[in-house]
Order: sequence, then structure tokens, then C-alpha cells
Amino acid sequence: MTSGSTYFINVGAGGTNSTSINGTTVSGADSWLNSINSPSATLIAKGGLGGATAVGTTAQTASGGAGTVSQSKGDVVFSGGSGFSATSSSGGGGGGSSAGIALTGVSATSSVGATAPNGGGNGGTGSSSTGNGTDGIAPGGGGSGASDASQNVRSGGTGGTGQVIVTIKQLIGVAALTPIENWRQQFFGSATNSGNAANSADPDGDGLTNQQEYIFGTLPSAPTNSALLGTSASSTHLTLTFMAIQASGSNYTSLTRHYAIETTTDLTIWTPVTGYTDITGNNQTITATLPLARPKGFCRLKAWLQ
Ligand SMILES: [Ca+2]
Repeated sequence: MTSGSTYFINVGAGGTNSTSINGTTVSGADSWLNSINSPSATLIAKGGLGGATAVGTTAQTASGGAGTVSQSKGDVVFSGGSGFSATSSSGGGGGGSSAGIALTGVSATSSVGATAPNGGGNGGTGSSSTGNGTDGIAPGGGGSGASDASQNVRSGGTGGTGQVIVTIKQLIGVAALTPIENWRQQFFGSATNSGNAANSADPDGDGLTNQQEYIFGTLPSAPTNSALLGTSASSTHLTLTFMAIQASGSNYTSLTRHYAIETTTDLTIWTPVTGYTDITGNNQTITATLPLARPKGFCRLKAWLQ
């Protein structure tokens, strides 16, 4: 199996009887895993048939169907056992069980359904003098036989459904997500730089792009920019307050968030403020009091990851 490819799993239903069918075994459907949506030569695994029994007009004809392992590949194989043909008029035959890993199913030896040996489903028990046969148990237990002591027509049990078990033994060629891909996956359910998860998108409409929200550690799914930088002013000073958020977790593996406060008077040349040139985010509140510039001045909060 290769990364990015599509595979199909089919869980076969057990065979189902019909009261209009007499003396015929009804097979269940295959269970399989394949690269196309049908069993084929590229079949990876195949379960046995879930056998069911037909309704018999005599006690002799009711029996569970046999499972098969034809075309099976891989380690996981459930094969059904054969059902039991009733030899007296006391009841229908029991269904065969399915087996566990790479074993053959157990055939019923009486009207009681066979017990699966290793993870498979048990067969159904044959009909009594009053009722119908019981169903086989998934995965793949055969249905029961279906005639009673008076040789009345009764419904046989339905075979248990199949099962495909896939065990991942080793992942090959699956690239791990980068930190920002992890972040996109967490907030948008998609690791790709597109749509609402795009770096340039602003799905919460707060004026910060996703890339800026990632760098600042704010929520891209809720407007938070108003809380990013608090300001207050006196006649002589401007006070800035912000939370220096720590970069942590798989969204920021090997990355540290840094902050700086910069000022300018011409919106062209920005100068870091002494004492606030490189603050490591550790979930601490930072307060900076700056003298007001005359006649005008601007300041900004800068953040980066490295
Ligand atoms: Ca935003």
C-alpha cells in the first residue's frame, strides 16, 4: 500500500436464506481489501465466504455453506467451516464457524453451530422443532440449517458478515507535517496552504492573516487582534502592554517566539527600543513605557519565530 493511494474494503454479507429455496446452500459474499473497488488479481486480502444454509424440505438437505480462501493474499484470512447436514429429523444442521488468522474454519458436527477457534465467528445452530435456525456470528460464521422434526420448511439462519482487518506494520514514505502544517490541521482541518487555511487568509476577519496569527500565537478562528497590544498614554509617556506568548507543542517544534518593540517618526526607519529588542515569549506580560515623541511618533510590536 502506498501513501496517497485509495483502497477499498468490502465486508461481505453472510448468505441469506429464502423460504422459496429448498435444499440449496447460499453462499455469503467475499470480504476483501483492494486497490480497486472490486476483487481482482491485485487482491491484498480476502475473507472466506460467509456460508448460510438453505431451507430444506427434508432433514437431510439443510446444512451450512463452506467458506473459501481462494485468491487470498496477505496474512489475514478468515475461512468459514462447512455446515453440518442433519442426519435425523430432529433439526437442521449447524453452521460452520470462521477461523482466525490463517486457519481453516471449523465444520459443524451436529445441529449445534461450530465454535470458532481463534477470533472468527461461531456458526448458527440448526432449527428446532418449532423455530428457525439461528444466524452465524460475524466475522463469517455460517448460518444454520433449517428443517425441523416434522420436516416443515423453516428459514435457515443468515451467515455472519465478513471482516477485513488491516494492520499497519510500517509507514513508508509518509512525510511528517511541518509545525505550521500541524497548526493549520488543528485549526482548519487541512494542512495545505489554501482556502481558509492559507497563509494569506483571514477567515476570522480580525485583520491578521493566518501567517501573522501563527507567528503571534493568536487564534485564527476568533478575532483577537484587539487584545494583542494594549496602549495608554499620559501627557508625557505612552505605555504598551502585551502578552509574550510562549511557542510550544507540535505547532512550534524547534521554534521560539521572539518579540521586539520598534519606534519611528517617519514610518520608514524603524528602531528597536532599548530593553525590548529581543524578548523571548514565556507567557509573561510585558509593559513598556516610552516617552512621547514630538511632534509625532509611531510604535509597533514585532514578533518572529526562530
Ligand atoms: Ca485572522
